[in-house]
Amino acid sequence: MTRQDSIAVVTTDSPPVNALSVHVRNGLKSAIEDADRDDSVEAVVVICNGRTFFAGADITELGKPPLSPDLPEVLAAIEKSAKPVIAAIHGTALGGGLELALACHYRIAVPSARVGLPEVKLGLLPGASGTQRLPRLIDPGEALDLMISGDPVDAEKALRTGMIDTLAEGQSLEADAVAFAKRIVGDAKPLRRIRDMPAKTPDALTPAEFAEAYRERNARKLRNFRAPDEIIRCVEAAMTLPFDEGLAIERKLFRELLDDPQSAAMRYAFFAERKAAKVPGVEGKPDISRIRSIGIVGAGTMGTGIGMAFVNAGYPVTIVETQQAALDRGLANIRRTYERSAQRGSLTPEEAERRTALFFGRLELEALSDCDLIVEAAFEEMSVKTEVFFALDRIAKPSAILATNTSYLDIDRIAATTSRPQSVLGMHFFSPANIMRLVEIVRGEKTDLEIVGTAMALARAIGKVGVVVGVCHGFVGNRMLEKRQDEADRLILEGATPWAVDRVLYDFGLPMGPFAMADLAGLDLGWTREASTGETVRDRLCESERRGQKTGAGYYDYGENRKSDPSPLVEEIIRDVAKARGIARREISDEEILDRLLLPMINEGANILEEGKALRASDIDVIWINGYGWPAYRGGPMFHAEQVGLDKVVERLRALEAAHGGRFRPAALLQRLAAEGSSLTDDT
Ligand code: 3H9
Repeated sequence: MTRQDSIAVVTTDSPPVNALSVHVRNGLKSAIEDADRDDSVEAVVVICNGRTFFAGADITELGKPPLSPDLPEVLAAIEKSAKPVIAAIHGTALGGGLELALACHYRIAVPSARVGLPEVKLGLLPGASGTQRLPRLIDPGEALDLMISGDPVDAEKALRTGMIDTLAEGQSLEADAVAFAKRIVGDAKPLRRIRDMPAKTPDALTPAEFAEAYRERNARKLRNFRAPDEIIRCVEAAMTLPFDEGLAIERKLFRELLDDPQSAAMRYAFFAERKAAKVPGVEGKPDISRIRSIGIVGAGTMGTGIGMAFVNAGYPVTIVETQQAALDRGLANIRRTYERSAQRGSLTPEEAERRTALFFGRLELEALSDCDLIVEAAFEEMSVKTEVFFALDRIAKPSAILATNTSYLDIDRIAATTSRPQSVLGMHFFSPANIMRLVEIVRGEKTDLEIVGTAMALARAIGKVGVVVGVCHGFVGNRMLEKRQDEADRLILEGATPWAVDRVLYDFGLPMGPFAMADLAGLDLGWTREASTGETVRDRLCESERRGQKTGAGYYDYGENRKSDPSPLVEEIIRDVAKARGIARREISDEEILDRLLLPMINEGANILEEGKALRASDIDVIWINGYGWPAYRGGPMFHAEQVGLDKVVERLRALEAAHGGRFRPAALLQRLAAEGSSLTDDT
């Protein structure tokens, strides 16, 4: 604690993110109590050193025996203080960090600061009075949006909604905060204790109706997921009960969530994502300042999506197509995407225009000669890829990184067509590439580690999660997906309907099942009439022009607004194909469907690990959560295997092997770990 005249400045310095661990809580509590006792102190500023204001509770402490003082106790001491306490916020005030700021009597933030309550992303609720204080300070709908999305808002929005009182526009946050504190003292402003404010209530609705309407509006997004539901209960309590009673409910539900497997899964996922960023052999922070301009080969869905991902982070992008019409189509798609963002209000019209203008469309690869990173997103065929890389090798500058966005093809073969395989790697984005967070960073046999590190750092710089994987068919994600798809195709021939298969996965928590997904992507991806044998359901659907949503029919029939209906015709086609292949049909339980879809994925994940194509089981989970919509509250397929129990997984695989054959044989790694009673994810 230092002094600026009559203002005590309590500074926390606990790298890397000033998490509110026990020593920080201790320090804060005694500093506040000291300041309160000291008659010469008229107000207190709480501020942090380093890159951020408090990033919340120390997540490593959660789930362990509580250490005193707990956060609510510290916050109560702050709020109780007889002198105004002012939170001075920079970086991000998150979770317990924002809750601490809300226990202060006033808040000042630098314009670049962001504030949020991301507990939901850990399967928790704000458990240090956030659910009770925030709806007393701002509109309850806005409070719920903040707590249920878990996404932070910027200082300007925080000011507009009333979460902070003023912006610090000067050179020094500390100086501005002290000046603000002096004004509060000088004007004899009251101690604003949020606990004493009445909760805001929505117009025209009772709190119960408001809570129900919120639940209904978000039902699809929040299905199966416990934390949001409990957050809504807490906010309803804030609107109906005295502060301390609401607080008791918040405490109880927070503790329950802490013990819930959903939160264990999400906390695991939090650290898994950070672990994935660490690439053995890459020391320190790679310098990505040398990467200034990006080239993209191919203006199709992937090329334009990847281009937008880079432009959104401020990089200019040169995008090359072979035909003017294809280029025009790609650029028009980009423009439309940005215009839609402007219409929705997520971008200003000027920003949408600025981003569109960062694209340069060209018809010759030579236009990429000056690019620092070139991402090839051309047609998914080896001959096309090798031709492009052969040409790029001659055109690109020596320091350029050459990446391919291939989803399946052998990167070592692609790299071998160049004289610089050390600079070639895979950057496998997921569609829509401007939205989905995952990028598989595929390290070829000869790729330089420094290039891998740079690609990982670049992925992070554009807001993505990079995960290093090795070269194999489909890499990690699609290789596992293929196993699931293969089994889904078998299940419908054996008697399950596509809608039953989709429903089982949807109910498990995935955004959609394999058949709905196939309809969305287009059944004719990689399909040609010439090569069609008419022996698979897909062949038969494509032959009858049922090619997915875009043709109004695929596995499902599509009506107005793409509403899908099960198709009796498709059931007939499936029965026909099964008959032609001599497959006996039977009732298949939901339990069997789930096992047959998930266990082969887990098994393949174990094979991938054993082959060293993924560095850690947790990397596989990061891939599935961020690239395929695996619900984070289930931690990813490998974590799920662990929650089921590896011995049970092996047992069920063996039973399936006995019934259906060798494709279910448990991977050697699973057998070994199950026998030893050890864990797949222990390294995390
Ligand atoms: C909570 O507050 C509960 C309360 O409501 C109730 C309590 C009673 N704890 O992400 P980075 C580590 S729940 C411990 O790479 P960035 C992280 O693991 C909490 N460690 O940096 C990493 O370690 P390493 C609610 C934490 O600059 C290092 O810090 N708060 C914590 O990209 C750097 O992290 C949250 O959920 C933590 N709270 O992003 C916020 N936070 O270097 C979680 C980080 O060994 N944190 N670490 O791998 C974040 O969102 C980001 O870390 C942040 C910085 C935006 C702050």
